[in-house]
Amino acid sequence: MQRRHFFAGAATAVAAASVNRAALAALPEPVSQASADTAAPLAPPNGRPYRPVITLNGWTLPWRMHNGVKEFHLVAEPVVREVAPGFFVNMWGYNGQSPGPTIEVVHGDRVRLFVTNRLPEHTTVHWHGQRLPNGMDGVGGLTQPHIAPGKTFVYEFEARRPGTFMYHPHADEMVQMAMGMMGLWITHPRGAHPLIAEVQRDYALLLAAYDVEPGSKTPRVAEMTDFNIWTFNSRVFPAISPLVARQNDRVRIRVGNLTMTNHPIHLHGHEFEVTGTDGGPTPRAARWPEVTTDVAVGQMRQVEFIADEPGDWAFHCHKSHHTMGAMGHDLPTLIGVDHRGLVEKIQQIVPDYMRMGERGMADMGGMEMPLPDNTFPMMTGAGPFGPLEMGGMFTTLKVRRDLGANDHRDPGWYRHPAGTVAREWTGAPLDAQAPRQTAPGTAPGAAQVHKPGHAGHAAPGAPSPGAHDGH
Ligand SMILES: [Cu+2]
Repeated sequence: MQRRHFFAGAATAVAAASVNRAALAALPEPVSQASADTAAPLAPPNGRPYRPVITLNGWTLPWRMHNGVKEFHLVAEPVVREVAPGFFVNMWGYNGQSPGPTIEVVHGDRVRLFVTNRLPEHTTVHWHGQRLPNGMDGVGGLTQPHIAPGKTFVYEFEARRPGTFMYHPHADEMVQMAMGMMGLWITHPRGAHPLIAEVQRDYALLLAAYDVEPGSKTPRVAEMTDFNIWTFNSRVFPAISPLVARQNDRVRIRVGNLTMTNHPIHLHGHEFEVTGTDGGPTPRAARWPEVTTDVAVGQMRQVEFIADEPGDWAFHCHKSHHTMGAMGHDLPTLIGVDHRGLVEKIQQIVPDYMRMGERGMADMGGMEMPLPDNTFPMMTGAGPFGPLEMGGMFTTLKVRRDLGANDHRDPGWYRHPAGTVAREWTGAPLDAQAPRQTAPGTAPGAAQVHKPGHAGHAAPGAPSPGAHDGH
């Protein structure tokens, strides 16, 4: 009797979730991605048509149609992400990569997602931003039991509104997000939509941050705020693909933030409008032009513009340390400190001592210094005019006149028309007109103070005003 009741209850629960038993008989074959290159857009082979997105250094998960339902199979598993060439990080992700594959569906699609857990601990998947039955929301303990290692769960709901969404676990979140469990979800509009423009280029990227000690391979999961690897789709410049557009294309860029801080995302050379959030398309009256949009923690922002200015335009987070790689940041600021005669003395005590930061940190961009194994340089990336001194949340928008409509390949560096590049002034020098009065960072008449107990802060050689005339 008890047993019969148990089964009856179980059957009711399954029916309530409208998951057809026959559909569960055979799991869709999971598809895995070994490469961290940008995959070609996945043109929908069946179902309602749409223009696919490009996930920079990512890919879109194929599906199968089963009685009119789009079936996807996500496998949560440990992966190794090549964050930069030769810099490998042990992460947790989905189907071979972190971030996991982008899921693309169309407004009104019925979607069934199988989630298999190959992690060493339980997980769930929360479909960030979706309207769905409460029991499909993926909050472990609250709306469903956790998915134990080795188990497969099935989620099913209708894509009820178009927009840019994400997915991530709602189980042991601090660890699972710090290890890279995340992905993008795009719901395309069904045909023409009054608030969603047709675009020629549609890019998607997810902001993720990691704390990987130089020389190690696994992120420190106990970190709360002090991350040192800042990434677009878990890649750092110059390992991230460029955004490519043909001149006068309308371009959409979707940016999701699953880091633990906000990121002011900034585009050079063009102004854009925020046309959507993870709440859907923004009303037209709520749009205004800007060149930087802040993407707060847990948010998605969709920006759109006409790429009408040819060139290689920077696209980056405006927090300057987020465009850098792993760095020791307990450094004193030494700008303006004269090290003459000091380096040799320090090297008698610390043989590896290197003078750094005396003229700012730009010297680092062109410097080749030995790094611990499995570390990428703090400032890297070379452009046609020299080192770019960028290494994190940075890439380029490459606008070209002559590009194929669906050509997303890197066209190389921009060839500037003659006379359109900033150049050295060759007229009369400024020094002749207005000689420098002080060394940089030295207030005129400031007292020369040597603070005791500041052994690491080499101050004895601080220059007197006017004495610092370069080296
Ligand atoms: Cu940032």
